[in-house]
Amino acid sequence: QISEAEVALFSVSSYACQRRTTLDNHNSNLTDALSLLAENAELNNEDGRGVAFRRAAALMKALPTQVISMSQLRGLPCLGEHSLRVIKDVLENGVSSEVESTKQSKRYKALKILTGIFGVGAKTADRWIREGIYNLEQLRHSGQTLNRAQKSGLEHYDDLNEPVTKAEADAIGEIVQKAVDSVLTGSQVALTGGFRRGKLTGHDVDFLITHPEEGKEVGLMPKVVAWLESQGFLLYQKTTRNSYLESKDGPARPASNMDRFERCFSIFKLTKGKEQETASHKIWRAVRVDLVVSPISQFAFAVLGWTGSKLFERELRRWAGHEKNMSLSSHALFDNTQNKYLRATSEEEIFAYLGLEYIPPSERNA
Ligand code: DCP
Ligand code: MG
Repeated sequence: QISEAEVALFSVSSYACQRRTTLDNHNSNLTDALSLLAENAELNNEDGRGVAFRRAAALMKALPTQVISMSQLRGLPCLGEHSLRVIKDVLENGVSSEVESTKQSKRYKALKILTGIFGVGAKTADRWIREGIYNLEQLRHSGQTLNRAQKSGLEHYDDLNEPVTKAEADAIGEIVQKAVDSVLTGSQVALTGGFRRGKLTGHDVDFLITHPEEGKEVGLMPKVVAWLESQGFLLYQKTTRNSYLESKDGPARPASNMDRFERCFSIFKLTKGKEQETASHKIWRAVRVDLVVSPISQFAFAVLGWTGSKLFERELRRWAGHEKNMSLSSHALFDNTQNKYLRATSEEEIFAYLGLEYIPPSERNA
């Protein structure tokens, strides 16, 4: 037993964007449990519940030491009744009964398998489950019509569910840089997403492309894609146009948190190094790659918005709105009080406008 006096209390800010969250997590037993429940909620389109579990998990990730007793959690923000119950269960029994029963449930297993197909979201998976489809075998024999993305996703299922390594991300980065150099000299490529935060693996590779001269980036994406296609690097690609228009009256409220950059969702065909060749003798693997083109004037916002983590981004936007009366997106920062856009050429400047201490990418792993 630990006495009251021995209990180490933590003091933690309530917004994830005020905290430094590195990859070294002292409470993975707790964060794994909470993250699984968050994922399950998201797969069931229960967004509020999902965010609550994500916030609780993120808070536990930010603690400097391992939690061993419930009393240490007194006064901490972000921990609702449900999350506390899960934490208590794990601390007392080693596992959470709710997590265990979720993992075993037929519905959760099916949602995981089906949404593991690129191009399949929670809604589609739910519809299929209601039609009795629980796995890939049943899907293949169901006669369901799949769109182009889903067909590709199913075809490359195993590869796309295999984590991408940093070495693979770097190899793809070199190819993208070569593509960009071949179509417009002076263009810049930045690795964003989890790899920029220092993660060693990811589910995809995210790149942001720009050119130091404003306007030169227009029309870049189709050329880059055409070059990659001509060299045989693409197994699948779908490009969406830029639909962002800055208005004088401030940012129109976007329909979702999705930004409106010109974006290419792709599946790369990456030739493996000798060491990675497997028993199947397949000499290449499929990798999900996202390419985004940004004008230089929005680049700092785009880098910040695409570095993540998803929760860190959500919390930055919540902080901006609730605490600063500003609207932050991956395109711009609008001050609703002064009724004007705030320009920035670096992430540091954006944090400063928001009145936040600068948090480097490696500490945004909330
Ligand atoms: N992002 C976002 N909203 C979107 C799409 C992306 O906020 N609609 C941001 C946050 C993510 C980053 O872009 O961190 C990249 O998206 P990913 O889904 O690739 O997330 P990660 O790169 O962080 O994770 P992983 O390592 O699994 O790829
Ligand atoms: Mg990513």
